[in-house]
Amino acid sequence: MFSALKLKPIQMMHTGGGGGGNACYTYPDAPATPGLTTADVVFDRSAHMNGSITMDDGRTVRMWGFNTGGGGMGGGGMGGGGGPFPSPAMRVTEGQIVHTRLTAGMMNGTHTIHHHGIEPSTENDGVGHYSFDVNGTYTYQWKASHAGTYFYHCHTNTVLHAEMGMYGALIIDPPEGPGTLYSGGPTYDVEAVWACDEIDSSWHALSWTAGTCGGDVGLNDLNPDYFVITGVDGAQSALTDPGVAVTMNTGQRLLVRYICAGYLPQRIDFGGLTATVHMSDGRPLPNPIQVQSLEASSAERYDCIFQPGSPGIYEVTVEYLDWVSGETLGTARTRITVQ
Ligand SMILES: [Cu+2]
Repeated sequence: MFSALKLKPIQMMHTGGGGGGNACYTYPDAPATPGLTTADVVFDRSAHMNGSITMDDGRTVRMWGFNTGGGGMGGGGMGGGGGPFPSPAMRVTEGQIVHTRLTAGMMNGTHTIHHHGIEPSTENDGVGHYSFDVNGTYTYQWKASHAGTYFYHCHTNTVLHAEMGMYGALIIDPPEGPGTLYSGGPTYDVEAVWACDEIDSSWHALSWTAGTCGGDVGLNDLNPDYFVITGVDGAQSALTDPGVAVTMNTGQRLLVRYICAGYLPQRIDFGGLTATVHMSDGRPLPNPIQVQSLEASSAERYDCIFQPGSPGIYEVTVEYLDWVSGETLGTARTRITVQ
């Protein structure tokens, strides 16, 4: 028999809000966490499917993500309640045992949390098709082994769920704490997280199960119409948004944690400032490199230190590139203002 016949169908309770749709596959629900021990840090995250962001052109685009808190209703009451985009960051210290308690299911579909770059056991890796989706609650247990910049994201119907915004930054500080990139590595005074992503708003009306029944719902055809930096429209808003744009003093050291959070390759140009790249994907570079621009592919992270020697306003440009032709399909901008 086809193994698909053994899989458990999910009947959604309604078709409004973020729910709707029947999954043609789901992966068996979560067991108890194997070898569960005492955590040093606990994060509660619940899936929501009715957040939104307003773009610079005034359009509102529906987003999904994770809220802080449990409770099974997306942390915001009946139906999900929406939540921030990107999802709230997790920040821990190297060596800690971490529990991420995910609540999903109910009216908000099944989901997982994959802590990208962390490499825990299969049960705790949050890749649905290798383990299980979460329809209820599951505690992911993992160890923060290496300081650096990571991110977490849903790995259920991944192409869609990650596009919908189900991701957030994951930062591991060395034992020295924030202000040092890794033990023995560079220090910094100012920090920014730039998660650069493209959005194809035509995907954002789909149900969480879209494409799982074998039909073509267009998930092979990405035509982004918005380009964001850490959840802020890079057309205009990210130039001044205090959560993205940087203001610092001459002589200070800035750490930019750059995350390629989209599907397209990206080129980030630092507007004339020189970056010293000290880490990539959670590991120190044996020989840091100095660059004025970088190219990155999906899910790559680069940790860049800047120490501008004079005041100025430096415009940072992120270009989103066609996979094949390398043509620029869109641009997002922010600023580093040195006082
Ligand atoms: Cu999901």
